[in-house]
Amino acid sequence: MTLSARQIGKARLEAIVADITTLRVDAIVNAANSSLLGGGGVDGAIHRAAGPELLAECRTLKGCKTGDAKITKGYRLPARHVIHAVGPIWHGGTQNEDALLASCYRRGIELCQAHGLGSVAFPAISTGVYHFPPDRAAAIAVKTVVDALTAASGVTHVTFCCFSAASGQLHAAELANFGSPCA
Ligand code: AR6
Repeated sequence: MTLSARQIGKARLEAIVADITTLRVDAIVNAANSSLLGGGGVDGAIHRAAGPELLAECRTLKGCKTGDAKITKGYRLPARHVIHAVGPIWHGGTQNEDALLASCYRRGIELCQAHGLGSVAFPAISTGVYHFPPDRAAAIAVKTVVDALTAASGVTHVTFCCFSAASGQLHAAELANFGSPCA
């Protein structure tokens, strides 16, 4: 279900409520942990849908630092690639969590640009078992992507793929601060 779609320069940004594993885009972003060896939440769903080949490729990556991201193939997913981003665990906002979360979104867009990928879908990184406040996370997600797109002209479709209506509404409200509405 699409809640909001905005045109920002050459890019279309939208907030939807969906299961990210069903999206046919160039890349979906995973909310991973630093081992990159799977887990629960969206990470578990992505690994289940992609099949065991995804875990085999992830083993070769030797983990990932918080705030960074690494790319793999999508295997049995409709998406061609998975960008595994490691969000921060919320510790009350005193451990650089805002900057680390922003870095996940920025690195996601940078990896798309570097690999010639035009469409990407992000989940609400860190807002599940990592307990980042969802309103604060949505504001960081949308603002960081909007800013990063100015340096990534090849990325023309960005989806904020939320798992609940409440999360979708938060992202739609943030998107309303940028660009103009589109169909
Ligand atoms: N599609 C879209 N969004 C989803 C899906 C889905 N299929 N499933 C869950 N979400 P979480 P985190 C939403 O906990 O907080 C894992 O074990 C969910 O509702 O998946 O970054 C990793 O291995 C929430 O809004 O990720 C790490 O150890 C958002 O995705 C740890 O959890 C993120 O929730 C990462 O925690």
